[in-house]
Amino acid sequence: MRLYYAPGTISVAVAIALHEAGLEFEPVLVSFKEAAQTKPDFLAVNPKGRVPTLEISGTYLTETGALLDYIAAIAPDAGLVPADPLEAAHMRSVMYYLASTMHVNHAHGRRGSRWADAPESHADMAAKVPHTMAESARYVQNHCLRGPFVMGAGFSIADPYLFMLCSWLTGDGVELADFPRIAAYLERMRARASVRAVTDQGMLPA
Ligand SMILES: N[C@@H](CCC(=O)N[C@@H](CS)C(=O)NCC(=O)O)C(=O)O
Repeated sequence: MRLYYAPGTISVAVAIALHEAGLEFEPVLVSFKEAAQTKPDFLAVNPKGRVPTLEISGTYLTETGALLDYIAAIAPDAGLVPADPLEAAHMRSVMYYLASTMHVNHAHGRRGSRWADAPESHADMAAKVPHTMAESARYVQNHCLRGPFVMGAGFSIADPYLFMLCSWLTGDGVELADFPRIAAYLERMRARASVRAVTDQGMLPA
């Protein structure tokens, strides 16, 4: 498998899950500095011009949640999805929230041109990010962390996803001291071998 990624982005959640599952993969850097995600070579890999993309036997799979589910399915012994269907649905409810709301809140900071053209519209959207990301952090802290991990005691594919989004909070102007359970969660995740491995691979700032 080849994982198309950019450092510090949501694609790193997939790399963390691959390590947790004990699966080997070849990381392929997509340089945002060179706008590689907008070039024809990469658009052939992912027509949406985004990371992550996972290349599996010549096919390309996109969308973080789908990739995480695929990894869990091919490595069942890693136990990355709860066996109980209702518990699994609760886990995916967190993941859908992260994809549809929290990630989108974050994107309003630097990717305003997706939604508007006027520079003052971009500035207005960016100015709102500390507020919307703090709202997301409040929801996450109160409703998405049942215990040390999203699903309580057990690690699941929702954790790499939540970890990456929470790792953006400080840069988005959110005071982590206001969210002590998230601050502790970030430290807990950074201590895991999978997160140390992606850090050593240069996917996350040390
Ligand atoms: N829903 C997509 C979102 C992916 C996404 O927006 N990735 C960002 C990085 S965090 C990206 O590739 N941005 C490049 C761009 O907007 O040019 C997923 O979860 O896979």
